[in-house]
Amino acid sequence: MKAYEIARARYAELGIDTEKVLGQLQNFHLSMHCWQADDVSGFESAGELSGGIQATGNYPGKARNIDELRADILKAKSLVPGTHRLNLHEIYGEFGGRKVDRDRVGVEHFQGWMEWSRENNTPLDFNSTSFSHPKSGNLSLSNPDKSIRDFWIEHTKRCRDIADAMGKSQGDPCIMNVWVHDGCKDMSVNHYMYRAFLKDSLDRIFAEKKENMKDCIEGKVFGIGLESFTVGSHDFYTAYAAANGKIPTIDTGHYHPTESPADKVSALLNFVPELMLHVSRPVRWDSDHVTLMDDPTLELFYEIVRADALERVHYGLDYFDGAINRTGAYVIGSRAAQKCMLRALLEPRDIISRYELEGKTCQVLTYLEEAKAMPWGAVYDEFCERNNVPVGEAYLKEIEAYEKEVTLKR
Ligand code: RNT
Ligand code: ZN
Repeated sequence: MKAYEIARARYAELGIDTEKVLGQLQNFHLSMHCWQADDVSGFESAGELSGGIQATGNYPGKARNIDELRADILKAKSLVPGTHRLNLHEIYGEFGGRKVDRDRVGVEHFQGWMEWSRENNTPLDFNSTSFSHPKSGNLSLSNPDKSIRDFWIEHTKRCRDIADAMGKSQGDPCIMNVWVHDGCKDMSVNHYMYRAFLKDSLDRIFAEKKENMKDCIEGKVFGIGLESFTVGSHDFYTAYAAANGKIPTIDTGHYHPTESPADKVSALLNFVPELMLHVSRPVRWDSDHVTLMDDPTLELFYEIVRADALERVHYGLDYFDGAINRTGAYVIGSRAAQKCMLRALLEPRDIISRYELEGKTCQVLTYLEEAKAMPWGAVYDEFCERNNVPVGEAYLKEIEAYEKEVTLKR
């Protein structure tokens, strides 16, 4: 008998229909970030990555232009079961070799991406880009200099127009994330002022309603070189999102080391309509290592499923390790996120919940513990098989071949 059939019977004993779960997993779409392919360089200039984030490592073969980036992403997608979205940053526009400053970007620079998206059945999400630019320094949307603030307001408004055009073209809302690195390296007595500026800038940016896109806002604890103060802290954006019906972005690398991103799900969803995720793997800090099926990531997906919030969450990935094979990084991280979702969908929640409400902790722990060793792996293998992608580590051969034939020749 096939391993899947055994797994199916075993889960059925717990009242779980693996066929239904496979259907749910088919409808689970990741938003794969474009920036793992080139260590967040983009196509604007050869400028250094700045703005509180850092990609480390010098693994050969990174994508140097739009064609290479698209090829790498399609290769990665071909090894991930299911259909997925692509999350673009503004610096990945098609600028045709011209210098297009951030306050001049327009829908025309993303027309090619929209065609690509249609051809490859890959809906797009979007991000404004305020890092890696001479005008952003330590402060962009919260800069006391009005001309700099206005520059970034203009940029972000234009990005919303682009996101709206993408959403319209794909017949499905484009999720646009705003993350700005604004902060202070050292002591400052003007925290209130910076935050008032950021609030005002966001109000201006969001003033116009858009039908085909949704706004999300991403806070964090600190950035490299901006250790002492972060204007867009979690409290700031949580309050802003709740007051304005915006979507908070939970980046799993953006919390204090012992704080649980998973615990935000049920708290926030009582006040905000939806959530955006940036699934990452922080090693001691917001290091953006490749996502794995580790405990914090599992817990995050369990919490989403337990809250019955599958449809209220957008599943972005956000990591950029320059020290490993980048195509492989996409495949490992995407499949890991899917496995977390699968395991969450296979949890015998009804049984556990009943015991919990009866106060039977021993029974609760028994089922939670035993669920860990249930044959979920056979269900994932079946999912891969039905989607015609390699099962288990078999994808590695394809990544190695692609490296040999394509990326190492760059
Ligand atoms: C930075 C944020 C942000 C970026 C991307 C490139 O700390 O996580 O989301 O990683 O926008
Ligand atoms: Zn992020």
